[in-house]
Amino acid sequence: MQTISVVIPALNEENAIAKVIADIPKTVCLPDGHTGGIVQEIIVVDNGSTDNTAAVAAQNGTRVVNERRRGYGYACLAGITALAETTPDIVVFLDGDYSDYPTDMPRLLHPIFEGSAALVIGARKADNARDALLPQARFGNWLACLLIHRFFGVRYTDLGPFRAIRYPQLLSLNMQDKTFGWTVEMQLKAAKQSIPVCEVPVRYRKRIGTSKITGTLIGTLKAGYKILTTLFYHRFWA
Ligand SMILES: Nc1nc2c(ncn2[C@@H]2O[C@H](COP(=O)(O)OP(=O)(O)OP(=O)(O)O)[C@@H](O)[C@H]2O)c(=O)[nH]1
Ligand SMILES: [Mg+2]
Repeated sequence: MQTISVVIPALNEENAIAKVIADIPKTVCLPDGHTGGIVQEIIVVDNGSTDNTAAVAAQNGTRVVNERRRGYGYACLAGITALAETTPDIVVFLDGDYSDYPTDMPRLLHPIFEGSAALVIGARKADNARDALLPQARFGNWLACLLIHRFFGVRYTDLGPFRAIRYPQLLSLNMQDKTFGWTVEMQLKAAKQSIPVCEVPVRYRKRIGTSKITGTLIGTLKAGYKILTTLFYHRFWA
C-alpha cells in the first residue's frame, strides 16, 4: 500500500478549508476495490493568513506549516520541506478554496498506482469546470500548454492546481518558483526530465470566499506574466 501526503497552500481560506479537509478520502482504492493508498497526513501551509485559517485547519486535524512569505510557490515549497519528516510515496497538491473536488483524488492516483505515470495533472474539464474557470484563465492555460508543447514536446491541456506526483520525482524536479509559475514549472520540468505524465479530467467549481488571482485584473496579469517568463526562461536559459 502506498502512503500519500496532501499539501494544501492556503491564504485566508477560513470559510473553505474545513470543507476541503473533510472531503479528502482517508484511503484510496484501486479500480478493483482493493486499497491502493492511505492518506497519512494533510499539510495545510498557512501563507501568512490574517484570518483563522491556521486555527481551523489545526482543529480539523491537519498538520499546519507556517510560511509567512506570501506566494503560491513559497507555500508549496514549505510543504515540500515539511514532507522530509514523513517521506510519503505520493504527494497530492490541491487548493484550499474548495474549487477542487478532493473526492476526485482516486482519478488522479490510479495512473500512479498502475505505474503508467509519475505525475498526474487534474485537467479541469468535467461537469461544471467550464463555468467555474474564467475565460482569461482558460486562455492563459491554452497558451501556456501550447508553448509547453512547442518548447518541451509534451501535450497538456491545463495547469490545474490539483495534481499528484511520486515523491522521488517531486524531489528530482528541484522546484524553485515562489509564486504563480509553480504549476507550469512542475509540468515543464517533468517534460524536460522525461518523467511519465498524464492528465485526468477533474471537476472544478467556483471558489468559496473572494477571488485573489484569476478573478482580479492585476492577479491575472501578474500570473500570466510569470507563467510566460517561466516558460521562456526554462526554454532558453535554464
Ligand atoms: N493568491 C494567493 N493564493 C495563495 C497564496 N498562498 C497560498 N495561496 C492559496 O493558493 C490557492 C490558489 O489561490 P487562489 O487565490 O484560489 O487562485 P486562483 O484559483 O487562481 O484564483 P481565484 O480562486 O479566482 O482567487 C488557494 O488555496 C490560496 O489560498 C498567495 O500568496 N496568493
Ligand atoms: Mg482558486
